[in-house]
Amino acid sequence: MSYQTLMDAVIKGDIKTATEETRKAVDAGQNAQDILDQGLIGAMNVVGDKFSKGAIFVPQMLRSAKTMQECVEVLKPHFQENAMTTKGNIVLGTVKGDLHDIGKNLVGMMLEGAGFNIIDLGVDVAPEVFVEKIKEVKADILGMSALLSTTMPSMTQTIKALMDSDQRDNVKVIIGGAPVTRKFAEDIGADSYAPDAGAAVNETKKLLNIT
Ligand code: B12
Repeated sequence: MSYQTLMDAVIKGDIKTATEETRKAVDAGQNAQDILDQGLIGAMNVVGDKFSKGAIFVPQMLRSAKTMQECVEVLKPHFQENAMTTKGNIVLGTVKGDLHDIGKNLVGMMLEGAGFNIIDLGVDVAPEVFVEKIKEVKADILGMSALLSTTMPSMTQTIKALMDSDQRDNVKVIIGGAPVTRKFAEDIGADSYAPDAGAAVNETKKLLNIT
């Protein structure tokens, strides 16, 4: 199935058409993951390219982001598994200085669907805020997201803050976001990295030895 109409609507920021198209695709029996990957994420990549080339500006990017979020709400029920017992506590957030949360929210949604308990701290989360929450909820996993190359160092600072407060051995750290790489994760001493929300679930299970 082609998602061209859906993609065009997300790129234009036309919430009504985009959510209608998402519903139509679901009703037609399309796989939610395909709608997400090919329709919605595909459209956001086009939006990013247009922004890089100066063809659109922040307000249009924001409108597309809002449109994508509304479409994700339509897809959400189709991702949830019925998980009765929690497989572990995951503290999740976008690092300090960074306001991008679409990818982080998708990761949270998929992990929740896989049976984990998500404590989402939102965006612009300072290292000490991560550390406090990890202590409070006895987190098994810390998931950090960064979409700006300028905010990636905040991941390093958060890991340092974990060490300084003697929490580093109590929690596994997984990181992600468009500019983040496996090599960067290794360099800063994170335990894992995942390029997308599906891989985030697999990597998290591996970290906790869940099959
Ligand atoms: C939407 C968007 C915005 C929206 C964000 C709205 C929101 N609520 O999130 C708004 C308009 C606010 C915005 C603002 C800015 N943005 Co912006 N934005 C984007 C855009 C177009 C899409 C991002 C997105 O949502 N992608 C879709 C999601 C699903 O993908 P994702 O985030 O990569 O997430 C997936 C994986 O990375 C991974 N993942 C993500 N997080 C995590 C976490 C863990 C633990 C794991 C395991 C995996 C994981 O899984 C996710 C799901 O599969 C990107 C371009 C792009 N293609 O990435 C630019 C982009 C990220 N933005 C950019 C810039 C420059 C900015 C601004 C500085 C612009 C400005 N001049 O003001 C500001 C910065 C504001 C700030 N302080 O954060 C640049 C960054 C360049 C760089 N490398 O540093 C990009 C790349 C655009 C570009 N090509 O230049 N932006």
